[in-house]
Amino acid sequence: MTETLPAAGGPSLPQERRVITAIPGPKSADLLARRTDACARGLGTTLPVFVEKAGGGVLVDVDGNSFIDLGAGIAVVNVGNSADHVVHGVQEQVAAFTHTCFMVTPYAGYVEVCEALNRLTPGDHAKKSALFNSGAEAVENAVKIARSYTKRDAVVVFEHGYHGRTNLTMAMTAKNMPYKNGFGPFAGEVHRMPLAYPFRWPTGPANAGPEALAAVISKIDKEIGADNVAAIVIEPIAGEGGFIVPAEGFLPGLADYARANGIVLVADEVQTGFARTGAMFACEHEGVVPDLITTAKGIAGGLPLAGVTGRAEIMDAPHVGGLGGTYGGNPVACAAALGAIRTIEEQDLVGAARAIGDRMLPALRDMAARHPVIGDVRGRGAMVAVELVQPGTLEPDPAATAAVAAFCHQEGVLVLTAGTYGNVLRFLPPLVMPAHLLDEALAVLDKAFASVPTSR
Ligand code: PLZ
Repeated sequence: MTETLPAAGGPSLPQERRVITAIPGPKSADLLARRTDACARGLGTTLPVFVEKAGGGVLVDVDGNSFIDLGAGIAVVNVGNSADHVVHGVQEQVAAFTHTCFMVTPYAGYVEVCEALNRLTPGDHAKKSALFNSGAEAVENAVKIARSYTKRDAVVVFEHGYHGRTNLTMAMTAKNMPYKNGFGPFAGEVHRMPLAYPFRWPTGPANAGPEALAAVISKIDKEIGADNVAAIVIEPIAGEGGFIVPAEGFLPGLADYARANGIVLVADEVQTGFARTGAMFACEHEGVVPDLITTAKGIAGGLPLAGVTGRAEIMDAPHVGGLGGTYGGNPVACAAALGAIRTIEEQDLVGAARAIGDRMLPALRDMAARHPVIGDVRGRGAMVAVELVQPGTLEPDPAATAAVAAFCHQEGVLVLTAGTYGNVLRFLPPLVMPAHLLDEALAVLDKAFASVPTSR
């Protein structure tokens, strides 16, 4: 972790926690009232302060409060907000041209991002890539490509999975509220399978890997038929579902099964990708080489960009003109991606993510020993979480989770929640987070756990 920061957010942005008004402060409160009038109700808010600037490990609001950022815009600004190379790349590109449509007249930036994706993703086979605008769009296209290649229909997904908010990806996402409720009917041929969730596996964590794998294989064989399955789509760590690291052996077992049955294995690395977990991609932790990999979020330092990368013969299955979209791989977003990737490599943000995990996980385990509301501490690298339960049970405690998050927000630390049961606090700091801010955020979190009455 860097104590002295690159010019993220402008070098002048002090790396400190500072709460100088009520949260939200008066200017944020005014904007919130306008937001309520102008913006649709369906858009949620985690922390109702309006941001003025951000960089390194902090977000500064319009009232001058400075928050330690443990969210990174949901795992997007891995390189920090307004990272130097991103800002300069974008400035140059936006002044040269803003859009042509890659399908009309191409430009080098798109090709360079594809080359980088082909180089950085796991596996040394021949690869190709295509670019899109959002994670959901990448997942949709991975399914299109897998179906085109296999000439099969069925898609296998998992409990606690999250893949987006479009119609197909809503069908693929597990959780009803808030993502799906009232928005059906959903796309067909999507089949949900058990996930090897160690903390909640009925016969204990040690059995989660082999038993879940056996259950998935049996269900696919009996309920769908392996020959009908185009793709198995899985997040190497379930993100929105609660930072669930599947039991060891589960992902490699799925990969073997997919290979043996001509099924395209798609790793959805939209949240886990680009150094977040202490590897460039989370599949690497168990040596899994997916056939296709979807990326977004961390790829472009905050600009909207997404990709599908994979085996050249699979990527080339769709006919000419079968893939595309007006904005996919927009030149400004591509310039940002090249800047973000350069930052990750130059600053060894893979190592930085590992260092963040090495600092956070022991501190959180120490808290778990003192605060019985913490049932589980898990994660990899800078993607870590705690799951809150009624002490001594597996009963989820979403109320305590919300209370701890609210305490942190009042104290100037932005934390996010997650989980099928709404009882997971998740931490996704920018990988350029200064160590002293991380320690300060952990101290606030400890105070939050101490202050929150548990349900027992
Ligand atoms: N796949 C694994 O994590 C996005 C969702 C935020 P988009 N996760 C954050 C929200 O509530 O909408 C995500 C993901 C994984 C796909 C997606 C979808 O990516 O860029 O939000 O479409």
